[in-house]
Amino acid sequence: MVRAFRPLRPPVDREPVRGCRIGPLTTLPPVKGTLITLEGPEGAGKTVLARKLADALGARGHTVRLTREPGGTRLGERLRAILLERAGDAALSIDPRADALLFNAARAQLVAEVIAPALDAGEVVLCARFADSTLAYQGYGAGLPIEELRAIARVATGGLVPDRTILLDVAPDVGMRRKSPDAHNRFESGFDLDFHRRVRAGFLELAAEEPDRWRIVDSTRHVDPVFEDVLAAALEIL
Ligand code: ATM
Repeated sequence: MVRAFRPLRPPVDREPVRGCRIGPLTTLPPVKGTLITLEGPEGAGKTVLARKLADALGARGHTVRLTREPGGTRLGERLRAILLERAGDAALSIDPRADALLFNAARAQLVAEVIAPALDAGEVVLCARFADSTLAYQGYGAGLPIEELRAIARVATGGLVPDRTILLDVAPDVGMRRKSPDAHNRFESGFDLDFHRRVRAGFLELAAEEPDRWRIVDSTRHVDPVFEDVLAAALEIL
């Protein structure tokens, strides 16, 4: 069940404090490489397709760094264990705002430790999920204000935006059927189908807002034609 969300208070309109700069938190890391993210609802095949894409780009001579969210660092993997716990009596209760901050804490560490250095070295970074997942799940799904989530993500990533985001689109009921019930995490077992429908609609809206960055791939098909489209979407910008 998702509870209705009480909006945060609007920001107070006041002059910025002189001499107080946000500084490095919103400074873009130097970018020589290319960041490609894969997004989509559960059961869309992100893990398999990210691996196949990494292999295909590697075979074309690119140096590829494959990673995922939440995770990819020691801190991120520990946070993943908390965030993706199975629902149940003993499971932690996590408020959507706490979710948003914890996913972004894992993201900040991943950018600092893995993504920014790899981009700086000119590598192609493939990341399964990134900041758009927070907008889709905690924003469109759980009802937190999108602009506030964007602001948190800017702090976490230093303003880093993917060069290409590939949305593996699949209806939530189809995606959910692809996963064994034993493998269901907190989001799959603890949130209803309407939540996942809002998440999918959110991804589609985000993609429509930035058509140059996003490519939508119909992931209900067999993995081979899906992969062809994913590879084409990546090669377009490499
Ligand atoms: P997978 O890595 O298996 O896709 O699971 C990650 C889950 O975390 C996914 N749940 N489902 N279904 C989506 C959720 N998630 C968020 O809610 N916000 C985020 O910012 C990220 C990165 C993931």
